[in-house]
Formats: sequence, structure tokens, C-alpha cells
Amino acid sequence: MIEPSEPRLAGIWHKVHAGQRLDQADGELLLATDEVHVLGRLADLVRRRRHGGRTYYIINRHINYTNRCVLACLFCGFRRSPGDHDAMELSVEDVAAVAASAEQAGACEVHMTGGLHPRWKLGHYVRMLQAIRRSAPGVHIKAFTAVEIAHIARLSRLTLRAVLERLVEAGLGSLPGGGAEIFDDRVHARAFRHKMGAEDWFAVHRTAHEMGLRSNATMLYGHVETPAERVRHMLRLRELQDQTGGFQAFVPLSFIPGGSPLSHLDGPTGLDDLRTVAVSRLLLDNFDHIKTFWIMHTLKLSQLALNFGADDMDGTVVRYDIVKAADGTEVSVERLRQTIRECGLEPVERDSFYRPPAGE
Ligand code: V47
Repeated sequence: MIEPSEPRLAGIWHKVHAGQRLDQADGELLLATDEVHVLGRLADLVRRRRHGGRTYYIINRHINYTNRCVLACLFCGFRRSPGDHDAMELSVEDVAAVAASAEQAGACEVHMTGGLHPRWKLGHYVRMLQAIRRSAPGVHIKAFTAVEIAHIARLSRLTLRAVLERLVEAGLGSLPGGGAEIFDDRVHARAFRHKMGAEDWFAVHRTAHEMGLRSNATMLYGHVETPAERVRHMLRLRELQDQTGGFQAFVPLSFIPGGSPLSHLDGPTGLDDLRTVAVSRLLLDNFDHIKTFWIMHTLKLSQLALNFGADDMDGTVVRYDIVKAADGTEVSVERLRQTIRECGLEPVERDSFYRPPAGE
């Protein structure tokens, strides 16, 4: 085992070996340490305690049904104003057809998110889910960020619980983790001023967990936030997880500047990506899964991330419109499995709840 030379890092090293919880100062020190190899070994130790070499992936398909959005977040290159020539929206039938073709291709999950559409109310999303239930009955539907749920509730003048109950009745199976960005008022004011705040994001996920719905949590990093703000974001998630246990995976999303109003920024370095993945594994001791979303991390960096604490790679994805991905957006199951094997780990196919998929 590689041992740290810096005394404060040695203190953290002992805490992790003793299974003790890390705090804000520990997280900040880990994000800044030069001894990245120690950080990586620590995160890998914790990952192996929980999962050994098992590395999860899912045969899924992402569907982004509209880029129309009433918000204008500075990190986003996907949203379009309703009048823009390249504004798009998929009809309910289009979405159902994509889900059906995904199921035929072997997918067990569709992951659907979109912009905050100016007019679609609850009924539209209910019809979308019902149409998927009919066209692809075996597919799990993971859909709608907390921001979308709150937007639908506002437009439809309903409570969060009423919206979630109706969506579940129509076929919603779980919530993805998007829309969290960075839980901090300063960053909120600078980069996504008109979006709902952290309290609302937590209200949606808390309500979902109380209803027995599982969800994920994300953090969009590498734009205008500070390391301390990243750590606070993760600790707030840890707090809710202590109370509800409803989160399945934490997904650190690496900011891709291209096409966004923040395109003058560099975005995180690969090293910063690795530090962030590793620190999330160490701070989020009550999250089972840390996901390296290869669309943003690239397949090669994901291989490193899998040795720095991550245990999940998301999936085959097929098409992804929110960012321009360096490796494209589709990967075959064999390539995904090979990517995992190449770094000495064991590929394990999963369903949306980390169980073996039906029929396996
Ligand atoms: O909320 C937007 C992010 C999110 C950019 O739950 C960007 O398993 C990087 O949440 N660069 C949506 N990120 C995607 C998402 C997600 C993805 C994969 C898996 C899961 C899961 C959830 O994408 C948004 C926002 O935070 N985003 N623009 C960008 N330029």
C-alpha cells in the first residue's frame, strides 16, 4: 500500500482505514493534494471493500425529447428558445418508437430528460410514459430531472407529490440525478440564476424517496465553482442519504464548455476529473455507486476513474444530445465490457436497480 508523506493526508489515510467519516476539511485537502496516487489508492480501497472488482454497466438508451427550455443556464449548450430554428421536440409517438426500438435492441432502460418546455403540462408527460408502457412494456423508465418535476408541478398547479404519484402510475420507474449542478447560492447566481435552488431539488428527491422511488444525484463541476463548494455539495447529498437512503448512484458530471455561453472556460483537466471521482467515493460513504459517465469522461478516462473509486459506467447510451461527446455517444456492449476488462476489472451487466437483468 502506498503511504502518504504529508501529515494531514496521513490523518485522512488512517480515518479511511478505520472506516471513519470524512469532513469538509478532509474533502478540501484531498481535492488539493499533490499525492494523487494516495488519493486514488484510498478511493480504490473503499470501492473494493464494497464491490471488489465488479464494474457495472447497463444496456440502455438515453432520450432527450426536447431542447426547448425556459431557462438559460450558462453551462448549457443544449437549450434553445422556442423561436430558434433548431429548437426541437419529439412527439409522444416519436418517443414511444425510440423506446420500442431500444427494447428490440436489448435495452432494459430508457433514460429520458429534456429542457423545461414552456407549455407541456403533466398530461403530456403522462401520455409519454403511457405510450412507452404500450410500445416497450419491458423497459424501465428512468426519467425527468428534479428541475423538470418542479416545473411540471408549477405549470400544472399541483404539488410535487401529486405530480410524482401521477407519473409513477403512468409508468415512471426512477428519477435520474440531473439538475443539481452545484448547491450554492453564489454559483447559482453566477451560472444558473433562474433555475430552482437547492432546496427545491432536495424537496423533489426527498418526496420521491418517501414514496419509495429511487433516484440518483449529480454534480456538474469544473466551471465557476470552487473546490470548497464541490465538497459542500457532496456533503449535503450525504446528509439527505443518511435520512432517506433513497439514492442509488452519485454521478459527477465533468463540464464540457463547447457550445455553451461558458465556452471560454477550459473545463476540468483529466486529473481534476480523477480527483473529483475519488473524493466523491471517499466522502459519500453512504452511496453504493459512483458512476463515471463515459460520455463526458471519455472511455479512456473512465478506465482510470474505475481505478479511482468509480464502479459504474452507465451504459450503451446510443444517442446523447446534451453535450458534444469526444468519443461519440454510442458504444457496443462488447466494447464497453472490453473497456472494463482492459483495466483489470470484471464487467457486470445490471438493471436499473443494480440487479442482474431479467432473463440473465
Ligand atoms: O443537469 C448540462 C448537465 C445534466 C452540460 O442519473 C452538462 O444516472 C457537462 O443528469 N457539460 C443532465 N454537463 C444529465 C444527467 C445525467 C447524465 C448521466 C447519468 C445520469 C444519472 C444523469 O447534464 C444536467 C447538467 O448538469 N450538463 N450541460 C455541459 N456543458
